[in-house]
Amino acid sequence: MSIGIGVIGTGIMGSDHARTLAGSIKGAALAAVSDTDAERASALAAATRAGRVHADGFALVADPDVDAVLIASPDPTHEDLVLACLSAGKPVLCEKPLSPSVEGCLRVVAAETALGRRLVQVGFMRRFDPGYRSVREALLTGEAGAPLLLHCVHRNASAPPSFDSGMLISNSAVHEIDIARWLLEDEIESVTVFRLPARTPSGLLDPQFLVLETRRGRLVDVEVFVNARYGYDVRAELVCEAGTLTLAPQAPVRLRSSGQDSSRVAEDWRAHFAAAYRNQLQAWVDSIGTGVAVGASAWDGYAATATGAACLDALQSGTRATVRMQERPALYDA
Ligand code: ISE
Repeated sequence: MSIGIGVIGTGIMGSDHARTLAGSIKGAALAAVSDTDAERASALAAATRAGRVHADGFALVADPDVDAVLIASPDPTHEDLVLACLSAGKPVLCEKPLSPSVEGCLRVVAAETALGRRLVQVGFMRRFDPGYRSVREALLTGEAGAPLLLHCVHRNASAPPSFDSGMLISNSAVHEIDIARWLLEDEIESVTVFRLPARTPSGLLDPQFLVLETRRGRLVDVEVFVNARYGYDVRAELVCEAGTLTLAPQAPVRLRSSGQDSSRVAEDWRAHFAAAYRNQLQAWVDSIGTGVAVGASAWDGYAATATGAACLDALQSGTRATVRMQERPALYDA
């Protein structure tokens, strides 16, 4: 029997998830989609053979054919929709951020803690990327020794005009914040953000360079550059006491021709992380069947937003900022 999934939000990410669910995920059926843009939702429902179209995300959560919910609507709507899923006792995969506000994340954590079981997964899909998983597995063998430094590069070909300087952190570098916590099994304690003078009339501070210091004394640096022009590029190198672990380049083939040695660079994250998105969905669906939560928890969503908030303070003040986090409830112990 397959699990009925409802997808809230049929924009770029919601429609991508709906197509993957309908086409390549075992054990799931696309029961419903919803969007305030009824035409867009109906077009996606027709293309994916989704069972039903709702104009409102809360109606989708209440739909008896929907066993679990995927939220890909605008960021400020996430908190209330996740809370509705928790009230209905339905598992939910919420695109990052869990909430743009630290308080919003804490309200979700409090509601889930009161419920006493994990139903929320946050869409930090890099945890399901074969490359990052290999780095983590290699680290866990102990051969490279204890981790010391993590170098990260995160470049987008271009960012939409609505992208502001804070979004380099809250929208983009937040992935490195999550992956650093996951790889190092450590919490980020303080952050500093360096920037160059704005180069365009919009005043966008791009690129930025983040230095994150962890509780156990590791250092993480992140170059985030959202108008790098040439393509989407994500890199990471973990420097350990006895060796280094490098994320393998994504391109499956190199072309040598006409005196050039070249490989393709993905246009955006959907192409670059296609396997990660697919694996994330399959693992989520499987976890609903087994009842054992996987992936980033609501607590991880809170930690990412809280660390991002400290980075925004550091960006504004030009000085190092401390990450303020509450005590982790036992529900989120590994
Ligand atoms: C985008 O919103 C994402 O989540 C991508 O994964 C990230 O790489 C990109 O920089 C963001 O703009």
